[in-house]
This record gives sequence, C-alpha cells and structure tokens, in this order.
Amino acid sequence: MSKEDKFVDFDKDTKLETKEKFKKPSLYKVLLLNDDYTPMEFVVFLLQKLFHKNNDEATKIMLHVHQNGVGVCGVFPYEIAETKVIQVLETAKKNDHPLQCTMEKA
Ligand code: TYC
Repeated sequence: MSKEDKFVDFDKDTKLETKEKFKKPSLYKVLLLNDDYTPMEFVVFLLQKLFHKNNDEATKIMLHVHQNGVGVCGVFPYEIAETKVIQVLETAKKNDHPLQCTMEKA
C-alpha cells in the first residue's frame, strides 16, 4: 500500500466515524394541556421561568392552550424536553395545580 492509499483510508474512516458518532438528536415538542383549575397567571409564570418566554409570548401561548386545549411551549432534544416536562409537573404539583404537560416527537 502506498503512503497516499493510507491517507485516503484514514480520511475515509474518520468521516464515517464522525457521521456515526454525531447523529443529530431527534427533537421533541413540549406540550402544555389545558384544564379548568390552574390559574392563568401561574401558567404565564411557568412559561417565563422554565421556557424563557417574555410576558407577551407567555401570555400568547397560555391563551392558545386555554382556547385550543393544547399548545407547544418549546422544541428540544429528548433529554431536555424530558427535564422540562418534569419541571413543569413538579412545580405545578408543589403549587397544588393540576396542570399537565407532555412531549411528542417534533
Ligand atoms: N383554563 C385555565 C383557566 O381558565 C387556564 C389554563 C391555561 C390552564 C393553560 C392550563 O395549560 C393551561 N384558569
């Protein structure tokens, strides 16, 4: 094998490895569900605190959920979406609100 062949092989393997090791993560939508009991201000507060929305964006999402039953708070890689869902559910529970949150593939 010539020196050039070795370099070509090395380059090929490196590219293949990079492709296999760094596949783009699948994205997941974090969904907020409507209910009749959670106060609107609490939902707006959560959207600001956990999803970094400003007051206008948070109010818009909250009203969308209130009127349509479900709405997207954000889109994240699996583990971040999972953490957001847990944080919403734990914060709602701690404050005695029945707010529900789930995730689905984007
Ligand atoms: N529907 C609730 C109310 O009238 C407000 C609300 C909005 C609750 C969004 C949950 O995800 C939600 N107080």
